[in-house]
Amino acid sequence: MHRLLAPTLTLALLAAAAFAAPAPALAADGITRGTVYKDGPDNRYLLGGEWLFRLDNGQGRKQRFQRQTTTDGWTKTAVPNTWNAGDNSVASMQGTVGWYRKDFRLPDRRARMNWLARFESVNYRAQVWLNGRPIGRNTGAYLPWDLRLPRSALKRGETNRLVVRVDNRRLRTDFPPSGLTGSGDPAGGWWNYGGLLREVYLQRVDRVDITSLVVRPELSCATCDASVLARVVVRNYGDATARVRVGGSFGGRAINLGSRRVGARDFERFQTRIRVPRPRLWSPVSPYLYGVRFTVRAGNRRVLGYTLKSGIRSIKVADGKLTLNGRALNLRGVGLHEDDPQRGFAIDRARREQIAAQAKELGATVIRSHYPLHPEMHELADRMGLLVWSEIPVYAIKTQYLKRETVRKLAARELESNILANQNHASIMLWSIGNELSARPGPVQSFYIEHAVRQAKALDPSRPVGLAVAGYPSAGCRPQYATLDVIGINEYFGWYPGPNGQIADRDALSGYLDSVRACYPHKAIFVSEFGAEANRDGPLEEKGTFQYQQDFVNYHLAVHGSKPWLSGSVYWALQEFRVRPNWDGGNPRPNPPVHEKGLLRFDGSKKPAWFDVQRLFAATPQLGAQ
Ligand code: GCB
Repeated sequence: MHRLLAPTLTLALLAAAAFAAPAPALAADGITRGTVYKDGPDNRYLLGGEWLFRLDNGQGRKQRFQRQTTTDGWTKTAVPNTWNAGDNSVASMQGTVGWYRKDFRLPDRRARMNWLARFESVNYRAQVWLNGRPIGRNTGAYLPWDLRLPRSALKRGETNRLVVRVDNRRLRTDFPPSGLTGSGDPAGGWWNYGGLLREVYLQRVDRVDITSLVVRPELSCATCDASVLARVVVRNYGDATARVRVGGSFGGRAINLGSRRVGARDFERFQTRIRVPRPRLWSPVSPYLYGVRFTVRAGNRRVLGYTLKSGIRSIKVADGKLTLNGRALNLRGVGLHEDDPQRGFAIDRARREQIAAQAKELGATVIRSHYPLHPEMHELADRMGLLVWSEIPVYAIKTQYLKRETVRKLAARELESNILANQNHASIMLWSIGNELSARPGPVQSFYIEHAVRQAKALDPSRPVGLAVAGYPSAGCRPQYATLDVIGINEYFGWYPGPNGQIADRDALSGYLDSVRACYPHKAIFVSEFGAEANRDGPLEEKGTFQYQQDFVNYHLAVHGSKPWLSGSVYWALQEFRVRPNWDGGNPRPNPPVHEKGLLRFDGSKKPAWFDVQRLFAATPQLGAQ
């Protein structure tokens, strides 16, 4: 668009043009104002449209793909993208290196604007160049990160080349880690899809940007007035001090965060609290959301707006149960993956809406996944009344690696960035610091847990902190869990044998759960997983049949239902997904690489057990009495 503008145009006209509908050049570059999700600042532009991709094949750095200006060797693609959906080979699971490239013109070329590139989820290691110049790196998927586009490398009026080298070859210290199964195949709990799994945005900074924003409603009793903490951290990108004013509204009530001088390139925190008398509370049956809006002014100019939805509710552990707005919970729900037969983890809105609708249709009030969900998934959960067990992919890390300081630092960064990115969602009920670390924790895990709990509480004192553990009787009572609020038990009694066959007999489940309770009478206990593979009709006694799965869910949910102290139980999983080559999951007639404990097949159709679970969920009072 900018090349078409005569240089005599005034600044005001340029400003107006930047806010208008995309002009032809902008549209041709596939750049659109705004984000796929709704919450967030209004200075983001989706880097959509045509992207280019090529596999590395050991050539990328040698041939300097990052500097290439022609399109030879590149093929067209669209982002989000994974390059290995449908390639079920061992090599695909192990990972490789792929390159993405986006040629684009800035949607606004005014000199005072600074620009960031924001990546919502890149799996796994990313290195980024702008016009041939290296601008940064990141490690780890499922959480957003951004890089400043250096002014000296950025072309305001011409085409820019953003190149991302993505390496998804996993290490044993990654989240989740690589490893080998007993049979020598790559280990892992879900498919290692390489690529730009979620969107990429350009973020325009008009002198001042918001670097973090917290809206934290606090409710001391269900009939009390709410107190809402509003905290906005801004950064001045300019070379001179700016007078910055932050204001806003919460459900129509004004929030005044005041005005301050912010030094050149400095950060400043604005904070206040407002009272909301007689609030309408958020809950799964009535997921009421307040509209929240902030505006940032620098000098006399409004430079930024930020919109989000907030729900007022309290989530606490009291008398050994999780409570919502003072009511003891007995939730039922499902674990899930953001997987799709065609698109892998690079799913779109329609698929996210489908997943949320399926969870609701089943009667779930809680969903769990092994990694932070897409921001839009959180918004759907907020709106539809699904609580979220929010977990970082610190998944089955071996103690010898968790022992390393570098690994613990990375884990701490995951936790921090999950909380910073997602804490404003009413649906998130707890921060989970991992899944299935050693079931017999020692000093290493103890150290990890203590630090992670302290860190989570410092960042967000309003939510409980939990951990999902493999449920084995031999684990006994573990003092290492002392600081956790919530313990999730992954129980596969009667499905997997477990070490020395200790969980082979499902009749041991009830007594085992009681023993867990006896160990941790003051913590909230969940069954965070239970499930059985099913892919065919056959005898009820035969593992892997639909009949076995039906019998399994009936038995397990009856046992869970007999424990009044339990805070909830979560079936694993809602739907089938790709897990890893040669997966059998305990099924004598498996169908690798598909994990088949889902109540829905990978094609979305319902297995018979779906209807049992639906009936049993409906028959359970999940949002108990006060
Ligand atoms: C687990 C894991 C989960 C697996 C499941 C299984 O404990 O947490 O990621 O998919 O077991 O099916 O074995």
